[in-house]
Amino acid sequence: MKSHSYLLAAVVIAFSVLLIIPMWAAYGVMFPKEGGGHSHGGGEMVTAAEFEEKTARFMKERQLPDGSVRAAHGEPIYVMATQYTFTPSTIRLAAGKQYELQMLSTDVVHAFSVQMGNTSYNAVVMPKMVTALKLKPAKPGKYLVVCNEYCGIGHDYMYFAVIVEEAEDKEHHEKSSVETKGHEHGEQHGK
Ligand SMILES: [Cu+2]
Repeated sequence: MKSHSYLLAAVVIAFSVLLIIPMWAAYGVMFPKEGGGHSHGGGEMVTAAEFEEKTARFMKERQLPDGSVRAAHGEPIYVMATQYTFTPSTIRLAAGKQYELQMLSTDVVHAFSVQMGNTSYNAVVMPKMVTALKLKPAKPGKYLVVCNEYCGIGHDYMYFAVIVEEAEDKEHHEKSSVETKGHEHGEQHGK
């Protein structure tokens, strides 16, 4: 009988060790130590047409004369990836605020990869399933985003730009003549 319980204990220990290894690995994937974002989709299922419509509406509301789109804090930013462009191709964010990108590919798998200061953001952008990525830029500047997943012949030229502006409301002293008048900002100051 004694040898049986030893055997049982050995089996239990062996199994626990086997279970712990994948759990460690999964923990590392779910909670990366590095700051920054890492996303693999897992968002809602959506058709390219539906997403294209959302992106078009978002751009219509937020686009500046230079073609860039100034995102509002607290509203999703829609970005469509297509061989070999991102639409919109330039977004403006305010430093120190958090934004959420919602991305979808209309064709093959792409990826969104950017280094902003000490933080890097990487996300796979897939067809049919929305990838959500939270961005919180710290420093003003212009950051180049590259497609990080080989997607065909134009892959090396597939860029996206994030312009990070000073946190205070630039809108008022912006020299561009056309302003996004008539649109509430939805920006809550204070806490
Ligand atoms: Cu690509």
